Amino acid sequence: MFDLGDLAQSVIAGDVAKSTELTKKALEMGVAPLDIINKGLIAGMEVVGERFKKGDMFVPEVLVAARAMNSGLDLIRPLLAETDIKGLGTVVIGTVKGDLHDIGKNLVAMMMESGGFKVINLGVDVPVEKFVEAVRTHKPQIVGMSALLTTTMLVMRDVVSALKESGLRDSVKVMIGGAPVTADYAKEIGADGYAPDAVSATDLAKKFVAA
Ligand code: B1M
Repeated sequence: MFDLGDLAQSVIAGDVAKSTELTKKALEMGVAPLDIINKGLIAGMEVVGERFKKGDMFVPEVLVAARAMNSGLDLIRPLLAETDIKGLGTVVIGTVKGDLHDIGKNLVAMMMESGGFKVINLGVDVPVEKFVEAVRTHKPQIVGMSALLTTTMLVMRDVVSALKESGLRDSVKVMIGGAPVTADYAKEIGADGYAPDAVSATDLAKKFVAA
């Protein structure tokens, strides 16, 4: 029986070699990829988040933990993509202007990809105009925005307004997420939906394209 707590611990410790080794081992032992992500890699990152919040961990330690988490995710990503059906539609996703947090956004992108969407990941610190331009160019069914800061979540409203002004708002569903974001905020700014995590973001995206 594989203990996913050990994997979480390797992320907390920022031990890239160990998290790589344990992810490989978990896969060999037949642990479900989503369990490895949620109960191992993300569980570890959640502890890191709590410690960072309390001031028990600092930026460099958070970054090595993120690297350890990503080394495990890199091994799982191709497996998720292999097992699912492609072709549900296109999602443009990015972290809004002023915000450099991308761990959660990349998880959402990865889950959506493995759930059958083509994902165009605009990266971090994405200006309002770049979202609009990407919608114009790629004609996605969904545009997703992520923000982790209470200051940058305000940019989401600007993107919705800019899409309206460009006449593109009705051509896409707008989905938002990130730690400070709520369903009420989504309603308030005129987005179509909010998701609290990567799995529910993918479920919501599927609902959007099925509607
Ligand atoms: Co930052 N940081 N950070 N940080 N950081 C937070 C967000 C913070 C809450 C920490 C704290 O408690 N003090 C705080 C924000 C406070 C606030 O605004 N209220 C904060 C701060 C203040 C800052 C800086 C200002 C610190 C400084 O420099 N003084 C600075 C800002 C830089 C900037 O963006 N301009 C900063 C920097 C950093 C690092 C660079 C060190 C690093 C980011 C590395 C990276 O992303 N490449 C970092 C990290 C890692 C965090 C914490 C610890 C963890 C965030 C994370 O990755 N969580 C975070 C504390 C916390 O959240 N507890 C914190 C794990 C990830 C899996 O979860 O991102 O929530 P999350 O994503 C989830 C869901 O939210 C959802 O699904 C994901 C997967 O389940 N989701 C979506 C996300 N996007 C979605 C989009 C969707 C749907 C769902 O639809 C499109």
